[in-house]
This record gives sequence, C-alpha cells and structure tokens, in this order.
Amino acid sequence: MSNSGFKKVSIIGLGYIGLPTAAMFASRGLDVIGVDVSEQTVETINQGKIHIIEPDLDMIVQSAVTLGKLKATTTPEPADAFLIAVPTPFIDDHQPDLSFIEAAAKSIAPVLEKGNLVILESTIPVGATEKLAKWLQAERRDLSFPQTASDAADVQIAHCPERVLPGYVMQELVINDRIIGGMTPYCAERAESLYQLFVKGDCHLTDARTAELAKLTENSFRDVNIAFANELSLISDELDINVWDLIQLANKHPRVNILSPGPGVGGHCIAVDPWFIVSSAPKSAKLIRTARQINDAKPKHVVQQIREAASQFKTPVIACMGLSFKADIDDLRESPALDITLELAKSKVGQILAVEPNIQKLPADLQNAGIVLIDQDAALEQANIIVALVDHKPFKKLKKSKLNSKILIDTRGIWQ
Ligand code: SAJ
Repeated sequence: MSNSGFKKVSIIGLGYIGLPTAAMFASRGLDVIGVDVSEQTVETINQGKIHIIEPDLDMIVQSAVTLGKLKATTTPEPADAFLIAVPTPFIDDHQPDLSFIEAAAKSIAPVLEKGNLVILESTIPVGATEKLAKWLQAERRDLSFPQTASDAADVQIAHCPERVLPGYVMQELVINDRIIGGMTPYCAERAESLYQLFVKGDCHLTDARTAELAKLTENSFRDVNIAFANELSLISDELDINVWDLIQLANKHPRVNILSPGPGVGGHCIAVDPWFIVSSAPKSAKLIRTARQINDAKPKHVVQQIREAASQFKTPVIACMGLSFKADIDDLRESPALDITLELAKSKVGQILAVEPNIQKLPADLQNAGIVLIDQDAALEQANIIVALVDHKPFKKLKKSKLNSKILIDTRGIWQ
C-alpha cells in the first residue's frame, strides 16, 4: 500500500480528463479501475488503446494495461477512492445539467465502503458537491457523510477541479497547482494525500464551494479576455485596421497582454463554464454574460465575411481549414470552426471542402450536408476561397506561394 493509504482508485468517466488521470495513477503503481458507460470505450482501453488524441497518453495507457494496473469496465467495483470526471453540459437557457453526476453517484453508491474518499473533478456550479453528497446519502443510509457527520464521516467528499489544457494534459496534470475543496478540512487533507501521488505543483486546500467558483472563475477570466480580442477584431474590421498588427503593438506595453481573436470560442469548458456563474448570479454577472454573447456571435460574423467573398464567384469553392475547437487536437465538441463550415454548406454558399488533419472521417451531419473531407494540398488546389479556422501546425507551415491568387479569410492570423 502507498504511504497515502490508497491502493485502488476508481475513475468514473474515461474521457479527456478521466482517462489521463486514470493512466497517471496507474503509472504511479496504484490499481486503477476505469468506469465508463460506453462499452466501446471500455473495450478500446482494455486493448491498451485510446479513443482520444492526447500526446503521450497512448504509451502510458498501453503500458498500464499491459502491466495489469489499469482495467476498464462498465460496472463500478469497490475501491479506496472514486474520482468522478463526467461531463456537465448545459441545457435550455444555459442551465447546468448535473444528470451525469447524479448517474455517476447512483452507480458508485452500491459499492461505497466506510473509509472511502469521493472526489468530484467535473466542472460544476457552486453547490454541486453538496448535491453529490446528498445523492450519495440518499442511496446509502447505512453510511455517514460529511454534511451530517463532518470530519467523523464514513465517506469523505471533495471537489478538485481539473485545470489541464487539452494537448498538454500529461504534463499539466503533474506540474499544475491543484485547488482542493473539501466538504470538511479532513476531506481536503485526504484528497491532497491522493493527488500528491503524482502532482508536483502545489495543492491549495479550501472549502468545496470556493473551489467550485475558483474553477469557473479561471475559465470566465479567459473567456472575457478572448471576448475583448474578438471585439477588437470587429472594431478593426469596421475601421479597416489589421487587428493582428494592432494587438502586437498594444502588447508591447509592459502591462498589456491581449489574447488572440478567432472564429469564436469553442470547447466544452470556456464556452460553457461562464454560464454556470451567470445562472447562479444572473443580476451580478453582467460582464461575464456579455463576453459569452460576444464570443458566441463571432462565428456569424465570419460566415458573413465568407458569404461576401463568395458572392464574387460564379461557383465558389471554399476550403475550411480546420474543424476542431482549437489547434492540434481532434476534439470537435462545441467547435466554432465546425459550426461555420456546417452553416456555409447548409446555406449553400458554395462547394465546401473541409481540411482536418486530426480526424479520419467527417461527422454524419457534415457528410449529410455535402461537405467533403479532403487533404490540404487538394483543397488548396481546388478552392478559390481559403478560410483559416484553426491554427493547426501543418497550416502554419504551409508555403505562402500556395495561397497566391486565392482569397484568404484568416480568422486566426496564421498567414499574417
Ligand atoms: N481561444 C481564442 N483566443 C485565444 C485563446 C483561445 O480564440 O487567445 C479559443 C480557442 O481557439 C478555443 C477556446 O478559446 O476555441 C478555448 O481554448 P483554450 O485553449 O483557451 O482553453 P481550453 O478550453 O482548451 O482549456 C481551458 C483551460 N482554461 C484556462 O486556460 C483558464 C484549461 O486550463 C482548463 O483545464 C480547461 O479549459 C477546462 O477543462 O476547464
């Protein structure tokens, strides 16, 4: 048994956060049970393979599975600690949807034992850790939980939000500081001893509610700053100024650091989490709401720019460079690049070619809309309008001569 007292941990949800975390614990010698509702995901992992793109993850998963340290299953089994890393999307009117967390709670409740630690890693609105504790208590009247038994509880509960950047997950899991929000101080201490098995950054202990809002605050901070850059891009377009030159110059000031405009903000974190603050404090969260609206409106602006460019051609052929929500990943969730590409096809602006080096096959809705997935060179040859939607490495390396005689709409500033 490791010094922390944890020998076996279970990770519920084997996605972009859960699987790397599972692999990390397994690489530190713990027995890891990964639980996922998708049989296909479970099967893939048990073959030592991965179902997502994340640098270095494949090697670690393969070795953990080969050594018998990582096993995936669809049914939870007993463990010393349970980490829940399931999605928290929003539903109508941007209200957080906690149904995946509730389902995870109900699935682990039957196997919970006295002495267990339950950690919620998913990004959640303020108060959701307490909800999790209530759901667990309702299922297991025979056990005591921190909301009633405080530090003497049979089961400890903490919220430890993940903060890793897709594409750098394996490094950031280790080096980033962690915020550890215990339902009681003892819950936080127990969670800290678990994370210290692989975290080299500092662990900052606090209460669960502060940890919940801290995570939402980090992503809202970034969203507001990107909204500032996106608003500048609209202002610059209107005033016929190159926004990239403008930002570069303004950033020469020692205390100015403007982020980059883009086609909109994507992903399942920054485009979602600020709404959890807005829904909890609608009257106070004015700036945060406006930033969301500015970033959400940016794809429409880009579609309009492309439409205007296409109107010059009898048969416009438009190459949409990139579909993922950001550079060098395969994740198409909440991607403005994908939304723009689909909108162009649906509104029949021209023939739409999609270039996305990180996927093998287009999602069904894009295929059905008549979009063709094509390689970079072929797209550049056939298209008369080239739209940079994602700053993937191969696009940045592209020879500028290949872009001559084309109309360029560069939403990421990669060919400036
Ligand atoms: N983007 C811009 N301009 C920029 C930076 C980003 O348009 O200057 C866009 C990206 O293209 C993308 C979106 O914003 O569409 C989000 O990308 P991102 O790289 O800012 O963030 P994510 O969503 O990949 O990861 C964020 C990170 N949070 C912060 O940096 C505060 C990460 O640390 C979190 O762990 C992650 O959210 C999460 O899971 O919450």
